[in-house]
Amino acid sequence: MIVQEKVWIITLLGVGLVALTFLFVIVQAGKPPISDLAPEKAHAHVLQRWWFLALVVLGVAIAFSTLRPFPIASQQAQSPTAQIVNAIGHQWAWELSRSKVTAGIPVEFDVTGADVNHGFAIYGPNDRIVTQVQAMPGFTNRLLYTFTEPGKYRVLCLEYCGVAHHGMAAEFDVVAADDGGRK
Ligand SMILES: [Cu+2]
Repeated sequence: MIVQEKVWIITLLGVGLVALTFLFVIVQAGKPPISDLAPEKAHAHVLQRWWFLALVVLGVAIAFSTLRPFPIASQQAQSPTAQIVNAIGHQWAWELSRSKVTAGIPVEFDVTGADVNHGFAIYGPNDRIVTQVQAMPGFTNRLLYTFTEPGKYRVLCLEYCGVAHHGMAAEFDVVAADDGGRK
């Protein structure tokens, strides 16, 4: 297991522990012992508890269903695509191993930094950001993206990395699947 996975599991356990503590405190706060309550009040109390539990289950279900699929590609798994672009951030330029990729087929960007941290961000033909990942010295971050719109895409830096940070721009073309083989 790599260090990021260990950190991820430790983080989840820690957050889970904090959440459980909060739940415990909320459930216990100001609660008189049920034996002290009149029978109809005790009944209302039990009902409230069930409502609260139902809300917690609903919240977890909503979070789980809307956070799937997990947006970050597995960093260890076998590459699902032959379209691999090696991207290296330098002060102050991007080095890309390819200048053309095909739409409709997943593209894997293997992103790293040569000197300091950079932010690898891809902007579409309409100048809207489509995806991004951190470019870090000593790590290769794997970013998977399937382009749907052919056109000219730009890579810009999203993390201030020195005096010419604003000049860090590179371009690549996304071509339609039918002329991807010929060009
Ligand atoms: Cu930068």
